[in-house]
Amino acid sequence: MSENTLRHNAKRVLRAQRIETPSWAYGNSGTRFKVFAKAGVPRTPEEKIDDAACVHEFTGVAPSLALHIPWDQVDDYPALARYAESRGIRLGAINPNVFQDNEYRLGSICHPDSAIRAKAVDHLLECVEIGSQTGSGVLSVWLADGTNYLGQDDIRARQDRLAEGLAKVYAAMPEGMRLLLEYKFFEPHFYTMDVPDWGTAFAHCLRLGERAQVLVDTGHHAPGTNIEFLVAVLLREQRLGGFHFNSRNYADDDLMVGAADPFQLFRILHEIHGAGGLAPEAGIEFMLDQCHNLEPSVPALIRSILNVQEATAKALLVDRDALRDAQRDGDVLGAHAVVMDAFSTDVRPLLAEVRQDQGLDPDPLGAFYRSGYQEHIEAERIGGGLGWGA
Ligand code: PSV
Ligand code: MN
Ligand code: MN
Repeated sequence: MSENTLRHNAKRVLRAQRIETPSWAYGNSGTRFKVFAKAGVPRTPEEKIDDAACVHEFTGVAPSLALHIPWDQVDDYPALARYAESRGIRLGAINPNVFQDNEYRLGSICHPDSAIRAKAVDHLLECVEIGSQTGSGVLSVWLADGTNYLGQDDIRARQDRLAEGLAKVYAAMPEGMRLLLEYKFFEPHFYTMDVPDWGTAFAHCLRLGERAQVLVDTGHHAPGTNIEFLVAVLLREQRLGGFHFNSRNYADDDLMVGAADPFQLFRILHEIHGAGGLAPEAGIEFMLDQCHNLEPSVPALIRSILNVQEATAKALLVDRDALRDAQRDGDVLGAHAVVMDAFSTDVRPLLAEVRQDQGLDPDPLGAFYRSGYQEHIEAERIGGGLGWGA
């Protein structure tokens, strides 16, 4: 394929790519040792929307904000959706919270006590209703359920309770809504997690139905896991619903996507592109799930979006005709070189052109710093709170 054709196609796909930011990334966050308060963090869901709108204004590709309930609880969700619209964005995935109440000590929908399970299911159903009111097509479920010790509970019984709870939620979803089931291999539980891996999530999704798909959070794998492989398998099964992008060095670090391992991000995007997953109609949700403990959130999220765009652009520049030929001929080094050539390309000028074509500043971070937005929120907002608290 000619370089011009590759670049032309890449620009078309990059113009259409959408990346969702999470409401909890805009507030303060930290570790169990300390949360360092940052200046100018949002005090209300509306101020989180303002910040998300700012990220979208400078990147042009982040027109939606994921909500976490009850952290973003309001009395009037349609009004919140209208507010988002007035700021040029929309409300995205609804993330229920069935892990912060005292009752959830032994789990939520997998809890041994049916009354606690019912409470958790009720909250998930409430989130389905909120999603209907906000026009969100995605219910994004992460469960903190698990056990710490051998014998603490019955693993299979917990799987049965999980299946039962999810089925109730799935049955209540309107036609246009999808349930994305996220897995995590450890934490907060350290012996078993009830949805520890993509295989378990996939098995539950298969039983639920076509609108149940797996959510891959890049930080939720054991070191050395070949994430692009499982991405390729899930894509082939049409059960890859979306991503929570972030970086990990050690555990669930939630650092900026593309910071720790931009090559891994490229490898994942190469598989997505290969399966046609970058087309908007493929319905793959590209979401960020990050915490900004030290750095200001708005520029960190802009930077993260640029990182995803750069990895995407490189994946789009892989000459797939040449790759197929080399693979067919058993040319191991030639095939590898085709992919590595794309990875080694400096795609920043290409992305600058894409932005200019869209009437955006070619340097989103520079434009953000020049805009005075950070100074404005730091002066205006006193007493902003935790990103992951109500
Ligand atoms: C906890 O590990 C977590 O980071 C999951 O990734 C969820 O997606 C997120 O919190 C929000 O609930
Ligand atoms: Mn996540
Ligand atoms: Mn996580």
